[in-house]
Formats: sequence, structure tokens, C-alpha cells
Amino acid sequence: MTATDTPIGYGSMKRKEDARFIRGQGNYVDDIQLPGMLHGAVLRSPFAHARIVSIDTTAAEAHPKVVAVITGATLATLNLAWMPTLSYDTQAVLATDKVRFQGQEVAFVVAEDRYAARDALELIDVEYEPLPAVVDARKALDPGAPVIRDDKDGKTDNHIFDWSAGDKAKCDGIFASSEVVVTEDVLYPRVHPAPLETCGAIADFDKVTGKLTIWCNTQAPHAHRTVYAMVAGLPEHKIRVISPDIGGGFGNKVGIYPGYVCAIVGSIVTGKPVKWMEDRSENLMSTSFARDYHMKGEVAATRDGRIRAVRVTVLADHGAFNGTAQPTKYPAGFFHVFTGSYDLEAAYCDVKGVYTNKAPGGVAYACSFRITEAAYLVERMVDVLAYELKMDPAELRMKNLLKPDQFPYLSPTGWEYDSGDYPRALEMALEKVGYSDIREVQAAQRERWEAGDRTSALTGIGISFFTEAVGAGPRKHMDILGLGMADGAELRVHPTGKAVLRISVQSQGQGHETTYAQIVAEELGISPDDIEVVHGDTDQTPFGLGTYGSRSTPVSGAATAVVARKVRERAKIVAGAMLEVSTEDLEWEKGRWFVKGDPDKGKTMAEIALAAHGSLELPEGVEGHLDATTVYNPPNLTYPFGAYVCVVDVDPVTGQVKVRRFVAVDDCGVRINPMIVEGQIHGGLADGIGMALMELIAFDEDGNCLGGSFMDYLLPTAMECPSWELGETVTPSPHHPIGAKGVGESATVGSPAAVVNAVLDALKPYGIRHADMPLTPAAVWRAVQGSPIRPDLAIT
Ligand code: MCN
Ligand code: CUN
Repeated sequence: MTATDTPIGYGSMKRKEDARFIRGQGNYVDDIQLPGMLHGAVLRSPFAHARIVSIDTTAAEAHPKVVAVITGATLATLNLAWMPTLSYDTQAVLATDKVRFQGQEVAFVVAEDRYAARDALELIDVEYEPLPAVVDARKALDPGAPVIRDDKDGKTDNHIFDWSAGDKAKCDGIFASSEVVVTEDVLYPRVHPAPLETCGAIADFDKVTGKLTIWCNTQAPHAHRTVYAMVAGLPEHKIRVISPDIGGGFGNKVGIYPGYVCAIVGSIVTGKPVKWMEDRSENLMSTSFARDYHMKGEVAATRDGRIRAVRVTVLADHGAFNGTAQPTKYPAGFFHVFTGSYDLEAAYCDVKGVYTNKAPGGVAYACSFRITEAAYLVERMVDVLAYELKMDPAELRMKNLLKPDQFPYLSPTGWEYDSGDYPRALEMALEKVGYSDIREVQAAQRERWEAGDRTSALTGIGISFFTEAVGAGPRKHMDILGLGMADGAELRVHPTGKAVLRISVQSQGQGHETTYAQIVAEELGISPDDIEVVHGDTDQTPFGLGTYGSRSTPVSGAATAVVARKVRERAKIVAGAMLEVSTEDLEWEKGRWFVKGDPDKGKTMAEIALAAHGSLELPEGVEGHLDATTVYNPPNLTYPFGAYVCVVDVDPVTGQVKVRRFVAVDDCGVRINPMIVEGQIHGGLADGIGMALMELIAFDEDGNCLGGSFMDYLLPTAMECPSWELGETVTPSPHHPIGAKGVGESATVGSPAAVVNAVLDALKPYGIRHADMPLTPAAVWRAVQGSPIRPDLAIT
């Protein structure tokens, strides 16, 4: 899709922010230089599990360029050695008693330049006493397993939580009486969001004013500020968090990392600004990973393919600290959505969380807080059922999809899907890909294969249908450490009719400066070029919880529309006074109020703005100027959905998978900027190919991380991606002011299952029902050789 003119409102237009990005004029944390700035570096643990016997920092402190060395002992004097995680656990900022994963933060050096800081790390002498490590979640609860969190009073095992949802008795009853039951163990392996820009911060504490300014590439500046105030006891009005341009977040930049806290303490201790910027390996080894869900899926169905119930048992690996950065009250996030897009009689899930000697985290990576795992599981299970019933997977899905007249639909786990027309989306995707034609070609190919002709690669077609739940969220259901999920917006129209919008969400590449200007443009008829969007600075923007869970459009987009409508109403009063008519006699058309039945008699927004700031006599009680504020508390989540079809060619001899085609029909309600939406989908589809075929953070038995660089942690490139074929349906969200639903994570949620289903469909002649991601050539080859591999197992 290409953009033409700048639309006054919705439509494809080029991103305003790209004017600086494509010229290399972005302003990222690492671009910022402050006078007298010092540089911090983190010393990390080489062991996955070890007792710290001693830490000797004398030699490092003697380094001529080192200004300070901070250890957990230093932090303990400030009561900061441990910090709360966003999941109501605690995490060591710098380890004092034990290290609990490889790469854990042990000490922080502040030096005059970053090279000296790194050099000095080697001068710190830490004596470790290695302990046995638990790397596999399935062994974490074994009686003899080493206890990782012995810092917690009375803790004698690695159990974190048990959580369940759905009606167990009803579900069990259906399973007991169903004609067909299929069961499969499905792993969603540990992967990493791996944003191009790694995490980093600059802390600048001004001793005179007591003001602490933190430049940090966080997705949630306001939440960070409040958490710093609560945890460190710093006065909130004296903290300013600035998120400058961000080079990708994908969930990796939601949480608070020890490096940020160390930079802050470093600045307080030295009285100088301190910058901390992690490198690639630090990012991959120590910051929020994603998934690591061991799932047992069960589906109960009738013999003719009517799905009746789904039951799931999950073992959730949360690493050494429960540091999932997610805003729900549920330890498994939005995993409730494992019922997918289907009309079920009952559903039940049971999730057990455990500690392991691996980096903390657990949700991040375009995850919608565990919907990625849920969507993958249910779509894999539907294919497993199709395999057993010898039914076409498209037909099986069509038979079970929710029907348009069932919306709003209350799912068996209690979630209300707002709107949808699922069969239409699936029909469109199947038609676009030419489903029956490809099946015919495939059948002929299989016949040749059966006849002994093994020369050509095998074609596979994989389908996935997903329902997403985004836009956290109704304040009563979701919070971060007690902070409710509502977001503010402020809009001011200047006297000359140009405007500034201030919002609380934070773009990491999603194009907010463009799309939010477009929302105002649509509501007020001002060109998006004339609307400045300000975000990412707690001193300049209203409070709100930031960008993740594709919540910006559902929440902040709604706030923007509401605040613009407030301004429009004020403009109406001003126009009434200007035209000397009652406001009841006025009618709106994009950009102007005019007198009903007399369209020539009207006032444009620019004229109204000037008058609102002028000497015009306004009615009693009406304030002048043209501005408004609002706080939007969403009544429900929005539920975007989509139908994906992937076509692959698999070479059973080499295990090589080539994604030949990918059709994605997405419905995210009304699209503000279709070009940006398509860009979001392209990115998510590439993510899906990456996770399905190559991405994996692996560990050996001792807990050594084997995915600590881009040589080992493989990301998809244009080489692995086909030319995407996108389609669109529009089912507006009934409760959102402009009918939009979020889309930023849809394709990452929906696409892995399509790719995996396609590969397994290709391998059907080999009788392979399931194999776990990533389906690397080696994994496919091994599956073909009849020895399914489990990439979660320690690699020997
Ligand atoms: N949009 C639209 N019409 C809609 C829905 C969205 O035009 N109906 C536009 C929005 O206005 C916005 C973009 O699409 O410009 C994404 O909107 P939304 O779905 O609301 O998602 P967020 O802005 O909240 O972004 C968060 C989401 C998440 S959680 C991850 S993870 C992810 C993603 O966005 N990380 C990204 N996409 C990313 N894209 C980039 N380039 N970089 C990341 O780090
Ligand atoms: Cu879960 S990754 Mo996005 O919500 O920032």
C-alpha cells in the first residue's frame, strides 16, 4: 500500500516521524550526551546458580578512570538491594547472597568512559561457590531440586503459583462423555523480543534541586516514575522520566531492570549524570524473555468434528525471579483466551508457575500477555484433531468458529468478545490463497511421493485463526502495582488553528506521532501535519500506563478521540457566539460548524480558534481558548482477529523449510492508517516465521545460555519472508469511540501456528502429528527420522 496526499483524518499517509528517522536524526538514549556524564557497566554472573562468598572491588576502585563501584552491599545500605517486580515478586538489583541465573547483575562500575567501565569489571574479584542448577521447568519441583529462592522466608521449593480458569467439573464431564479426545504436549519455547536498540538509561540527579531526570527507552514512562517514587521513596514531583526515540521494544522495554536502578544510584552517589547501555548479549541473556510454556492440550469433540471442550495444563517457567511485566491480576495473564475463536461448551486451564535458574521475565515479545501461547496451543490442537479425524483443517475450523450473531460473546472463561465476523475472514483468506487448488496440487504431489518419487519438496498448507484481546484495560480488572489502566489525553488548539496533543503512551516504532494526529484530524478537520503529538516525557504529558498489549489505540486512541470531541463541542459554542445563533442550530462537517439549512454561513476551526482566544463575548460559564483534557477508562478490551494461511515447501532430506506464501486477513476494526497497520502486520508475520522456524534461547544442563548473540539467536530476514499477501475485513469495536481495535501484536500472536501447521501438514505423509518449535532444519530432519526432538531439553 502506498500513501498519496495527507488525508484530513484516516487513510494511508507516510509517517511524520520518518522525516527525522530516515535522515539519521532520531534521538535515542545512547545519542544523548550530558556535560560531565559518566558511564556505567554491569558485572554479571558467569554461573547459573552459585553462592557468593566474597566480592573484592579494591582493584577496580583503584583504576584511574573509575569513579565508583557499587555492589549489593552498597545498595543494601539504601534498602535497594532488592526491588519489587511488576508481578509482586522481588528481584535482586545486585546479588548479595547468591546468583540465580547466568548473566545476573553482581556489581556496577561507574567510570569516566564506557571502555574504562568495562575494563574495570575484570578487576572485580568475586568468589563463587557453584551450586547445582535447575534449567528444565519439568524438574523444578522434583523433591531433590535445588531451591532457588531461599531468600524468601521458609521457601523450600521452586513453586511460584497455581492458577486456574473455567469450569473444571463441567469440562471434565464433557471429556468423560465425548466421542473423541485428543491430547498433545506442546511447548512454546523460550524466545526473546530482541529489539534492535538494547535497553539503557541515563540518570541525572541534581543535588541542588533534588530533581532526578531519567532518560530511559521505556515503553511506560509514567509507570516507571511512579514505581521509582514508591520503591525508592523519592518524591514523585521531583522525578522526570523521558523516553526519547526508541528503536523497538516488543515488550522488552516494559519492565524495570537492575541497570536502570544502578544508573540512578550511580548518579546519586557521584553527583554526575550516569549512562548505562547494555550490549547485545546482555540484552539477550538478562532482560525479559518470552514464553517458556510447557502446555498439555486436550480437546473433546464429536466424531463429525464438533469441538466441545478444551482443557489445558501448563507448566510456566518464569526464571529466577517472577518478573513478568504484565498488567493483569492473573499470573498467567490473558491465557484465558485459549478457547480461541470457537464455540465451546466448556473450557478449563490449570497453570503452575515455577522458578528455574534462567533470566526472569516471561511474557514480553508482542505477546498480549500469554495470548501468543494460548493462540498457538489452540490452533495446534485443532490441527491435531483434524489429523485424528482425517478432516480438512479449514473445514474443521469453519464448522466450529463463532458466528457473527453470537457477539458480544461471553467465552467459557468469562471474557466478553466485543465483535467479529469470523467465517467471513476465513473464507476470504482461503479464497485469496486459492485453497482448493493448492490442495489438489498437493494431493497429486503426495501421490507421486507415495509412488516412490521423492525428488520434490513437500508442500504444506497451514491455517490459523486467532482472536486477540487487547487494550488493557478496564481499570477494575488490571493494574500495575495498584496503578489502574486508564490513560489521559490533553489537546490544545492554538489561536492560529494548529494543535498540540499530549498523550501518555509511548511509541517504539508504531508511528504514534502520525496516527494520533490523524485521529484529531478526523475529529476536528485540521491537517495531521498541523498537529504535534507530544509523548514520552512525564513532565509534559498526562498520566497513563504506556504502550504494551497493543493498548495504545484501544485506550489512548480512544482518549484522543474523546478529547478532540470535547474540543469540538467547545468550538460549537464559540461558533454559535460568532454566528449569533443557538448551538442547536449548528451542524458539523469536517473542519467547520455551519448553520443548519444555510451551509454558506459557517466558521472553520481556524476561525473559531482565533475567536476563542480573542475578544469575542462568550456565553456565561464558557471558558475561552480551545482546549480539553480527558482520562479514558476502557469499558472492555477490544478483540481483533484474523485468518492466516501459510504455504511452505519442506525438503524432508535436508529439513529445510521455505515459506512460499503467506496470506493474512486481519480485522482490527476501523483502521486509522492502513499503511501503518499493514506495516505492523508485516513485522508480526516475520516474528511468526522467526519463532516457528529459528528463534530459541537455549540452555545447557548447567544453565549456560546458548542464545546470547545473534550468531546463535537467529532472527528472520527478508530472505526467509515471502511477499506478504494481506486482506482486510472491518468489524468495528462497538464500545470504542472510533470503532478501532489494537493490531500491534496480532500477527505475532496468529502467525506461528500457521507456519508450524503448514510444516506439519507437509510432513503428514511421514505420520508426524506434532513437533515443537523452532522447526529448524535439524528439528525437521530429526522429526522425519522418527526421533522427535524437544528443544527445551538441555542441549548436550
Ligand atoms: N493502528 C491503526 N488502526 C488500528 C489499530 C492500530 O492505524 N485499528 C495504528 C496505531 O495508531 C499505531 C499502530 O497501528 O500507530 C499500532 O497500534 P496498536 O495496535 O494500538 O499498538 P500500540 O501502539 O499499543 O503498540 C504496541 C504493540 C506491542 S504491545 C508490541 S509488543 C509491538 C507492536 O506494537 N512492538 C513494536 N508493534 C511494534 N512495532 C514497532 N515498529 N516496534 C515495536 O517495538
Ligand atoms: Cu507483550 S509485548 Mo507488547 O505488550 O509490549
